[in-house]
Amino acid sequence: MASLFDPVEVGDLSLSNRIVMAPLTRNRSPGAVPGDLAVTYYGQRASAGLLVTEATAISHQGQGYADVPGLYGADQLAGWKRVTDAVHAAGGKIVVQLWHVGRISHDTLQPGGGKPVAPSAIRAKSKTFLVNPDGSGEFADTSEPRALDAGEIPGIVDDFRRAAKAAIEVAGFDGVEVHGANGYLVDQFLRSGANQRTDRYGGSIENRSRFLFEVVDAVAGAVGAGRTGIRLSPVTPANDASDPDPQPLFNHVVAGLGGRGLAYVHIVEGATGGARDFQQGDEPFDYAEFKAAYRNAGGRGAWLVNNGYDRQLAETAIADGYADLVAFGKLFIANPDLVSRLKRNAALNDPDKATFYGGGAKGYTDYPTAA
Ligand code: 8OZ
Repeated sequence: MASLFDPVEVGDLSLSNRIVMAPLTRNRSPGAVPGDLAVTYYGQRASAGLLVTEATAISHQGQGYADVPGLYGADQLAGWKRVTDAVHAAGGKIVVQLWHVGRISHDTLQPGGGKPVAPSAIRAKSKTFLVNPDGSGEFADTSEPRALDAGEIPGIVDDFRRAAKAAIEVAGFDGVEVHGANGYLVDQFLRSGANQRTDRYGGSIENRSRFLFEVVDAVAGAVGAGRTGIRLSPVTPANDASDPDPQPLFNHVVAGLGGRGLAYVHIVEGATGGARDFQQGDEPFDYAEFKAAYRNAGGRGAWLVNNGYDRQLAETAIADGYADLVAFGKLFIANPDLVSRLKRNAALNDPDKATFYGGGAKGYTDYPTAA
């Protein structure tokens, strides 16, 4: 029977255990450049089988929050190279999460102060996080977006491709994860609440999935499918994401991914950071059926699950054969040595919500390891 602590092959990557650090936005990269604190923070957590970085913008247009990192400038890539070197020196593996926020942005964060872009010109009832000139942080309403012209879409797909290639070749990452979750651009195309297009990117499930497959094919084509994963969140309401009928939509998505040879599929079960049994539409989402749609379509990638897992739930998911990998978020914020603590069933530090977003070392690199 497999355990959380067993090594596993995931696409082209050999992982020392099945414990993954979830992507976690921390807003500590001024100028979009990860600095010394990020080097320390990721290095401290390198005993995870795999680290997934915080969401990282593929382009200036893909930015939606203050002080989140990017992959579109030489200084940003150089900052990340220091992070990947530290993780590798400590024996870990790290992939970067490729992010375009779409409509979850603010005019002041966009190139030339323009409107954020989205499938349709529908404003999200959501907030973004801005940092004032005096350094204080502030949540602000997301700005009204403009609808992308179909002719602009290949350029965004190319931004994903370019960022993925630079992530591997320049920044030294072991792989990349397409952020297809939590109400950002890829998810905005998927779900009808944000996508009211009447062209080949809107309407039917096939059309709404088109952008996702174009992005996945561009990224996997650039770095190899065995170094590419994707994150999906079929029912989360995060960032005003909504769709009345998620099951057929997401079954179609994973069935399409089945033949593409990806390293892993990463699923947020329920409401991101909230209730695991959250549902949209009339029926509870059937995760077993969803996974079967992937396997039946030939999908051989690792099935990575996330959201509210504790040691027991994670061990059971692995032992039952439901999951191949489990990602922990808040527990990794507070416990740099989470793997060894879980292994020994040691007590865990509690995460401090007040220091999740923005700030310095406090609540970032100063959580103690267990004796
Ligand atoms: C929390 C705050 C800001 C962004 C996500 C990238 O939900 C995020 C995010 C989370 O995927």
